[in-house]
Amino acid sequence: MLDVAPPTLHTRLRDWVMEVAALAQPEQIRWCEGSAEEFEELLELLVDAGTCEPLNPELRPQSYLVRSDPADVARLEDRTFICSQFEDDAGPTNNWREPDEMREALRTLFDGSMRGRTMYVIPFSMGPLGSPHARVGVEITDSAYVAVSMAIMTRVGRGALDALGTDGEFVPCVHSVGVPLVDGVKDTPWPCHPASVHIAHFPETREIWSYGSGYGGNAMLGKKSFALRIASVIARDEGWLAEHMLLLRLTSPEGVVKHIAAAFPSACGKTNLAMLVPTVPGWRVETIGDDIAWMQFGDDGRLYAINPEAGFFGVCPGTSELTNSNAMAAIRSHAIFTNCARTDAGDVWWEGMTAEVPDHLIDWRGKDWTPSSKTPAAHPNARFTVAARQDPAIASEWEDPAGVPIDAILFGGRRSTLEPLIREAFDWRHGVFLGATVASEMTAAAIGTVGRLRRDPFAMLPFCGYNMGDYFAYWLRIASERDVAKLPRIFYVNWFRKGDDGHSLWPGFGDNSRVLKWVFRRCEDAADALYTPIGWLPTTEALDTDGLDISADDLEELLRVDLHEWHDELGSLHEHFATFGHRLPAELAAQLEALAERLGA
Ligand code: SAT
Ligand code: MN
Repeated sequence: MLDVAPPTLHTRLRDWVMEVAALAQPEQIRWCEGSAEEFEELLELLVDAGTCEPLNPELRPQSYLVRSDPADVARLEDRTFICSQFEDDAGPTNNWREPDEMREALRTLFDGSMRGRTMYVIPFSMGPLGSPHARVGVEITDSAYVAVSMAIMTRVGRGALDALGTDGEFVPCVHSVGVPLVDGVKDTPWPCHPASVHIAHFPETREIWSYGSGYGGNAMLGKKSFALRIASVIARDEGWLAEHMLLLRLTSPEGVVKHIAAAFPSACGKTNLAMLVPTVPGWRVETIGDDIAWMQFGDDGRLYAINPEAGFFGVCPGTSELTNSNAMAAIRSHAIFTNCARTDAGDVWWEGMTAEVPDHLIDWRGKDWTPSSKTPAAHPNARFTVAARQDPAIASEWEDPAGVPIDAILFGGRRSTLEPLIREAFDWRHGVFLGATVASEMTAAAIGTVGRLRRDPFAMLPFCGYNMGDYFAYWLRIASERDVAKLPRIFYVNWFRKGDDGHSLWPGFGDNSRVLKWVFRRCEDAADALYTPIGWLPTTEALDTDGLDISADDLEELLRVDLHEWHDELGSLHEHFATFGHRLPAELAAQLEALAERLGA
């Protein structure tokens, strides 16, 4: 093994790296420094290996297309494990494995798993360097694609090592694609081992081990694995919150600023909302983050949030100049595209990108494609990876080490029926109830049945590192003795309701600014609302529909609370809460009872 001098005096880190190397037996070890030269060198390696294909520099400068193995295209929730000492601490929403048993399995899987490969050691910071809210992780991976992705998505290198010093805390993250280059095995553009995928989290010792997949959240371990699954446990122990939320800064025509956090499941429009171009004149949205928020109460009693990430791993299909012009501008150059189609001119393309569909493409599997093809040209979970600073709407405060004060929290999902466009919770506890009952039709972000409605509490179902019942209790507790006037107001939104004939009732995208405006004015106690059994709804006059092409019937349907349908929903809510058994906080059972009462059930 090529011996390199580690760029750190942190003994525990050095020992751990050697320990993993002894197990996985890579050909060489490379410590990543996060420099531009290193980034280019790794991309060159990836081009030589056939993993990355440079796009036409005149159309998409410094950008690359990657095609994954068709069997490795999304998060694998049923191969994701929480390995707490006690099963009850993982809870009913997680796959639990006994830690020693999992360690044994991992030892076998990782034994020699990096043979013939380079082992990259990637020190990274989640959160702005120097922020008291930032945390350090170190990912070991045998994938150069993961190394360049981490360099975009996190702050890699010297700064993270300096933050660690000689004995600082870090979250160890080990990743292998699981294809050792031995016995004449030749490398492929996208090595992976789908049959043996394990994404294992040890909440007590705060470690992550991921094997067999190179895709997104399965492999970039700073993201869902650290910043949500492990961080949610650290946050609970230390008194803060790690949430699956976008962060945006909303400025009114008077120049008043409010910050909004919003939790929606994967591929439900967090990136689009965070980069929204308002259709309401005079309003402005700027991005702080598009996926993850770490939040902490300040000494002034307000809740402050940072975006722990440094880049966006956004869904391509549906992204266009019309739906998200800021994202389109962000990915004009220096972007990595995974599982998009390629045009004959050497650019990328995906469904919904342009009104006109190209006559011929190479699809995400590398095959010829024409508009008469039966399968989509881009995979539905095709993604762009790009630095946050390339977003023209990025707020200048996005790296503020203190974070931004949160005025409102939105929960939401994708639901074609029942759920109105927006409602406001009666108070924090009712807000926690709304978060706990989020339901959403499944998307292609995870392997599963697309369209199936499932409960996804706080949009954290696949990401909460401990018992979800305890998580609900923690959300109730964290605000229990606080000044109510300083707590964020809580709302529930649904952009996806459909009419009886299946047409979308709400245009969404830029017009979601109309809903944000109502939220903003509610925070100022300056917008009318109607009391309903499920929360406060905007009166039709309070929702700004100036210049919006929507029929009065559709608007009414969007804001309709059908008591019979909600009555029917109670059964599903009871069933959902029953899964948490004795770990369900009594307060949430009481909230459900109160809802039933208000519905006259
Ligand atoms: O694959 S990721 O987890 O990074 C994307 C997502 O599902 O939100
Ligand atoms: Mn996400």
